[in-house]
Amino acid sequence: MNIGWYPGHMAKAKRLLKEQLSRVDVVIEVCDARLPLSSRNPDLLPLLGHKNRFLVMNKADLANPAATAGWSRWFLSQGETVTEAVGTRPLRQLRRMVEDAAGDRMARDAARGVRRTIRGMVVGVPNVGKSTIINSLAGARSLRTEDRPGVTRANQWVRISEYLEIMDSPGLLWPRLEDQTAARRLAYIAAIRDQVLDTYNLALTLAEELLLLAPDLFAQRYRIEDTTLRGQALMEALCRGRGFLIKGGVPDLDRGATVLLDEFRAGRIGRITLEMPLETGAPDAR
Ligand SMILES: Nc1nc2c(ncn2[C@@H]2O[C@H](COP(=O)(O)OP(=O)(O)OP(=O)(O)O)[C@@H](O)[C@H]2O)c(=O)[nH]1
Ligand SMILES: [Mg+2]
Repeated sequence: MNIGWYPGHMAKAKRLLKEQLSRVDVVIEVCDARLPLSSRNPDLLPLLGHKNRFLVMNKADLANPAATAGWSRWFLSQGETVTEAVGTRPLRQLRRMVEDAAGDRMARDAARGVRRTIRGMVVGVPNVGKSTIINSLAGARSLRTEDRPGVTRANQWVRISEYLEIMDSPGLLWPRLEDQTAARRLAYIAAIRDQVLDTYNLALTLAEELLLLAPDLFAQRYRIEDTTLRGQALMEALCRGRGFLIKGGVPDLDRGATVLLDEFRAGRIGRITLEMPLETGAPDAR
């Protein structure tokens, strides 16, 4: 299975993002706490240059808390400013971080006796919760959010308060996802459009990964007794465990695949992080 998805709107979005960059004081890069490194777009950093920026590991409610703490330490050791967040909950800490990151500008303005609007920009791969975060900061549901990639199609400014404006941007992937492990994991968290994927094979590799990453949670949820199973035998056991059977007691593999992906994405199997700092071969992993 070779995963690649770089629709035309993303190339255009990247151009438009570049154009807006000179107008912003702070860049808020959002990634998914379940996949903190592979859900960062390597194409973005060179664009951002010396902008004030910080990283938000969003959807922390779906990730393993100890793993998120480990990632925080690792990013800090790399000289990054980082915070975890749950975009659907109040984000006071994030608001403070925007103001801190724009502190120099604010101090310069204050010295001149003026107070100008701070402009922030939210960037990241599709479906990590960029629009949700802006809605929470604004205390309004002005931006459309949905649990699929490619919802936001154009840059849009949202006023957060009298002196703060934040721009939402479309989720951006990079043109060549050379690393297929990362690409698969991006697909597990629904950053890549399902229609370009082979759902069954994707679910199968997810099942095998979960069996290694969180064997107890996975085996419990799908009533798998033999945790040495792999491949189709594993998917069949999952179907039997949950009673997904068609006529004659044959496992309904399509249903099993869809349910597994849906349940993982919604965090129903448990709080599972897909990658840890050590496996990235830090510090030159990107
Ligand atoms: N569990 C959980 N769900 C979240 C969180 N933040 C956002 N979501 C959900 O994730 C889905 C995607 O959110 P969006 O805000 O549309 O994501 P986006 O990054 O703007 O996506 P694109 O515009 O498609 O790039 C929605 O269903 C949100 O409700 C979070 O912290 N935890
Ligand atoms: Mg969006």
